[in-house]
Amino acid sequence: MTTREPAQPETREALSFCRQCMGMCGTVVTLDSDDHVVSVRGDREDPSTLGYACFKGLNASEAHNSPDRILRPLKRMPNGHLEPIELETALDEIASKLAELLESDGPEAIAGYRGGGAFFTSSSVMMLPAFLQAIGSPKAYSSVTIDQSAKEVAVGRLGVWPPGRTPFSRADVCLLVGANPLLSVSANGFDTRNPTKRLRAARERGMKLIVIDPRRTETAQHADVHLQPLPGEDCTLLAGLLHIVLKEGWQDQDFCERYADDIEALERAVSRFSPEAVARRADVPAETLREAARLFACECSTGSAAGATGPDMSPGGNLAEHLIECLNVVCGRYLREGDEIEHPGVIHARHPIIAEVIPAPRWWEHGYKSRIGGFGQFSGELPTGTLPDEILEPGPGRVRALISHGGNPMSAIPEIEKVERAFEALDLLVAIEPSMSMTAQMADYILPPTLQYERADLPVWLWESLASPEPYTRYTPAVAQPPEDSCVRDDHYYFWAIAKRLGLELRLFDEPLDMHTAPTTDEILARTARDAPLPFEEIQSAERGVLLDQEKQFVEPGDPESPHRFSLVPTDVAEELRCFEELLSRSTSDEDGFGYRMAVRRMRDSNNSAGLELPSIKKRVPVNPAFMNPEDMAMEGLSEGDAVEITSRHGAIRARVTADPTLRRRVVSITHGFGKLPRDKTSYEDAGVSTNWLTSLDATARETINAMPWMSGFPLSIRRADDA
Ligand SMILES: Nc1nc2c(c(=O)[nH]1)N[C@H]1C(S)=C(S)[C@@H](COP(=O)(O)OP(=O)(O)OC[C@H]3O[C@@H](n4cnc5c(=O)[nH]c(N)nc54)[C@H](O)[C@@H]3O)O[C@H]1N2
Ligand SMILES: Nc1nc2c(c(=O)[nH]1)N[C@H]1C(S)=C(S)[C@@H](COP(=O)(O)OP(=O)(O)OC[C@H]3O[C@@H](n4cnc5c(=O)[nH]c(N)nc54)[C@H](O)[C@@H]3O)O[C@H]1N2
Ligand code: SF4
Ligand SMILES: [Mo]
Repeated sequence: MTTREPAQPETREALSFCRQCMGMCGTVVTLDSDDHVVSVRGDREDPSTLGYACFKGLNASEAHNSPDRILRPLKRMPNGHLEPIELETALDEIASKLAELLESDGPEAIAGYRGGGAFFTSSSVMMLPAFLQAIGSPKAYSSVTIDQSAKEVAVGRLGVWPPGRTPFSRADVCLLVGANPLLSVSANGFDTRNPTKRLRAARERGMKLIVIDPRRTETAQHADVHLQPLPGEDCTLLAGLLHIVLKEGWQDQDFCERYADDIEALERAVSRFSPEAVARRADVPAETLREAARLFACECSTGSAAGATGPDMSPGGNLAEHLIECLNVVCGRYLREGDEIEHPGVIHARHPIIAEVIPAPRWWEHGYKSRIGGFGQFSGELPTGTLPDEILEPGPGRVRALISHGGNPMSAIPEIEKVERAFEALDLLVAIEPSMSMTAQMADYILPPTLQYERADLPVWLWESLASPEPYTRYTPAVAQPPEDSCVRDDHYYFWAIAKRLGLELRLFDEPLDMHTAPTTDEILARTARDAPLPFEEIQSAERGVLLDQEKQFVEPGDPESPHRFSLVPTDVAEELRCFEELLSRSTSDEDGFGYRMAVRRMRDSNNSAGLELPSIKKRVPVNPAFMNPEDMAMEGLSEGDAVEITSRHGAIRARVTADPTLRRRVVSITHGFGKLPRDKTSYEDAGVSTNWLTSLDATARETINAMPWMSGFPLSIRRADDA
């Protein structure tokens, strides 16, 4: 059904979609006569992504056919080397080690971590949580809590508005804080299905764009107003915007009266953030700040503010996200009674959506608490910033085994030396992983998965309404075959097979799995889509997906007597607002020669730590350079390509400096995911360097509530490396 006319003799084409990021770009995959991926191109007829595909997506054939791909299960031998092992033997050994640990230490000794590779595999994304639930372990972790969990903290403290923000398609204005969707294809208040095209169309219908980013990014280049603050100053800036809005009376008075009862408290709390005070601190022109406030709150009446990794990874990230959401509340930038809901759910069941505040749920204050710092759970997971201590800290409940599913926690978690120490201390580390990542290099067992075009799938459904503003989904069959002589499985099999050996029953979506016969991928996907408004077979047979917009859904009226309101300034937020400058001064002080600040960033042609060793990616981005403003380079006497030593309060790295005129002064911007294990002495010249030498898991270098370690906005010093 998905087979097209042959492009060349011996090849055929099949329709599918890319699963390396939230973009979910529709693709045409060329396959040879053995069904191996020859090449990939964007599908111009794709109704959702309109032909877009980036360099990483176009190079997917390389990962599939890479000579370095792990194609058979590997086991660490007593001599320290990883050697091939029969799959069923590996599963027996893993299960028996887990059984032993369960017996001696109980379920809390077994932890799991999910990364990007797991989240973008729809048939397997819920298997690790199901597995941990079956053994009774609360030790579930993922990349989410070292990413943008500040958003969960924000709505958890503020209250939830079930209809959501006014969507991008109907926005007069879009305010982005530390987000670069034109490069990252990562959605939040944006339409990332071919983001450049979608932005252009929105601009043509008159949408205004405001960007707050220390860099004149690909996205900021389209902005009507661009504020270029020092990193780590979003709380300052956002408090300043709120101050102007409330002082000028630009708030949505009706919405505020009805749904927010501590607006005066908010006004008082931000009263000291005058445009001049903000301008001084964040180093932006006061007039541009006023212009941004006027455009967002006065000249436009629909469209919302959204933050991404920039604010969420900086000191005060939880407060920054709270203030972003306050801006939306104060200006009433939410769907109201009678408004159409663009994405009422495809995979997620549809429910009536009511215009009424759900009062601050503060999920993390209920239920299980970690023995490390007393942290609570976020969507069923503990903060990843506490995982290394869970492994290292002696006592009952110590984590002794870790299953890493489609992630590279060794690279992703801050304070790389501590993470290495922690992983060395594990009795068992299992990685479901296709490449020799830093985590795989430390693993006791590596179980190799099929890659994207070798497995049937649905687009990322956990965040389906972020990935597509329309109720759209599609199915792809496995279009390619894994390489000959390989022994790879769709990831879910590994969890099922280990659970079966442990005599456990796995439950997926509240229903038990048959523990006698392994489920097929299609069976799991059908169960995943069981609430979809049409039969799974119809989703399967629609070759470019289905748009389920026949049955419109509208926001239903709330109870006029409802006493529930947003909590704009709950006690902890008030306290953070009162003393965040103190916190920032502590964490971002320019004293002691720390004259620069870190800015996280992504690079177009690499994706976190994945695929960096593939020749085409290696050719484009051999290492992660340290980007600096050319005037700062001149001031430091640095020329293009000079080696520099970059020092934070916690560590130092070396990198080659590259001029980036789009970056404001006093900032060093360098991407994460590169480099080698601390024990590996490969030079930064060959493999780049991990920025997690500069970060820390210490309580003084992370957020409260979600233990989010600071990865941006912290102080740095820089000097030429050869006089180090
Ligand atoms: N200092 C610093 N640290 C950071 C960040 C930062 O900006 N600065 N960013 C943070 C963020 S936002 C994130 S999301 C995390 C990244 O956290 P992770 O998701 O843990 O890390 P990735 O590097 O994306 O690793 C993905 C892994 O999945 C593997 N993989 C690829 N395809 C497949 C597949 O089909 N199946 C399976 N099973 N595996 C596959 C890849 O080989 C790779 O090893 O890092 C965080 N850490
Ligand atoms: N090509 C590519 N795409 C990716 C990834 C990748 O590695 N490569 N990673 C994926 C992942 S895991 C994620 S989470 C998403 C992230 O998606 P985004 O959050 O959009 O990531 P970035 O493109 O790095 O944009 C973050 C911006 O924040 C700015 N910034 C840094 N510090 C601050 C600050 O303190 N305040 C403000 N206001 N801005 C600041 C940076 O200059 C940068 O432009 O991208 C995903 N997409
Ligand atoms: S933007 Fe994301 S989904 Fe689209 S081709 Fe690139 S990596 Fe794949
Ligand atoms: Mo991320």
